[in-house]
Amino acid sequence: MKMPLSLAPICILLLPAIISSAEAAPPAPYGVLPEARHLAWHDLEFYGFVHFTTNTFTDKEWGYGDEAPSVFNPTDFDADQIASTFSAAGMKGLILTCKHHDGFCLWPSAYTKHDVAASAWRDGKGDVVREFADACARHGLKFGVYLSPWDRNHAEYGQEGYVTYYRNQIRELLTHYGPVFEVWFDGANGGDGYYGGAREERKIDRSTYYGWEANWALVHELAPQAVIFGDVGDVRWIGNESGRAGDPCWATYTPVPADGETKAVPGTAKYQLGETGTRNGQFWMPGEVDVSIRPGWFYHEKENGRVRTPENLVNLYFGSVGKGASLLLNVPPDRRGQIHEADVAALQGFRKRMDAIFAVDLAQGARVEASNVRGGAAEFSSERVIDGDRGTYWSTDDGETTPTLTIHFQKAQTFNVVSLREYLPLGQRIDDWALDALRDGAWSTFAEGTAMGPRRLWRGDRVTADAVRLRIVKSPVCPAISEIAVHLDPAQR
Ligand code: FUL
Repeated sequence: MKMPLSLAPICILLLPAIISSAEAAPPAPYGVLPEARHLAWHDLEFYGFVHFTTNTFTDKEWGYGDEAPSVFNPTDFDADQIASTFSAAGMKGLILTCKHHDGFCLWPSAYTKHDVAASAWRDGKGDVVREFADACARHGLKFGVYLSPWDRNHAEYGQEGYVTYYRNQIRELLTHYGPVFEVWFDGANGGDGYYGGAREERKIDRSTYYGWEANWALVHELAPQAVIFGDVGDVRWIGNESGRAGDPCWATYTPVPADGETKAVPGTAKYQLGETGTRNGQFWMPGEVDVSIRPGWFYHEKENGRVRTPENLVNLYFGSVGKGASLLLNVPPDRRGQIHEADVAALQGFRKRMDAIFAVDLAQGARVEASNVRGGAAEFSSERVIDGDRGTYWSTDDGETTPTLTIHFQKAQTFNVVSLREYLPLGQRIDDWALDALRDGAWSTFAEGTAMGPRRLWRGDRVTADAVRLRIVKSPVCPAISEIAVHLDPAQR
């Protein structure tokens, strides 16, 4: 609409007054949105995986299901040592393999005899799940459960009876051990097993056998706060076990059935697509990167010399959390039932490196200026990106889809890392962005990428600059940015 010429001067005069007291409605959300359970999960970013069962004592990765429960006998199990090691590394949660593919249950289950109650550990009175859940609470970690669908011990595996058994165990775990933050459904199935003595190969129809829709509904009913992990779930498998999220890595996803499958559920999805996710995907289904600190998922003494280095772990963090996924790092307990000294040392070194990079945010105290602020309102002002609060954000007027935001340092700063976040409750909005540095009065590009979402970390060459400028290069709607942080990795030129 064109403004009548006679009114234009009055509006210009009134403008400053409008800006100072302005209020504006938040931008309309874009695309599919996260649920409350997703938002709680996005806050965690980094948590630990614990693979522990009879395999720890038989030196295997996949038990056959015929292991005598008596082999499970940690000599000095200490859930506090494990939880405190995880928490000191900066992890925010812990997911335990309550039952791996071999079927042995780490808790005394009412539905099987193939469990800790049949072992010699704590005279058969112990409960590993309970001890972990309690230790997590003591050390400020959220607790999560892994319950393998494939069960190589159970006689009825492949028939309806096993599915009932499996659901009973989901119910047991979700009602006896306090709130969990994540339920991990593994899609793996190698076919053969002990199966109550049958020792045979059993085939299932992966898309229908487990009745995933009913399992998901059960988890959401019993643990509404928890996210479900899977090839398809509330959060998706990233599609590899080497610690790598795609670039870009979208938080939205449209699962696709694998070739020859009709439905995408755990075990039947074209999981490779999980690496990048889907721009404007059908679901908010962000990626989780699961990777082990050792070559195997379970502890093997022969791998004590092959624990990842602190530097390797830092790289994993940048390649997962730094792409907008979360990092689930597996650190398996040894036969004592504790984290081995080599892994403890690696995690301590990692934490030291992380603190050296992230403890200081060079953008703090800077003057922040934007090419546009939504309705001129303080609520959406440029300062929101440095207020340390993920619940606030800078946004612009609806038509302003390629704005810039400049952070003027009080004095020149040397940096090589930036951290960016979108405000997630309004959806994943931005396609392309760039970040420039101002040196000797001239701008040069330090970083440019596609997708920002939950978190985008960028590590480049050291720059000394008077200011940095975020440019939104392509976006279907106005942006909503909740964080820009600037850091120096002292170990990197
Ligand atoms: C895989 C399993 O087969 C591995 O043993 C491990 O548990 C890993 C996290 O998931 O699918």
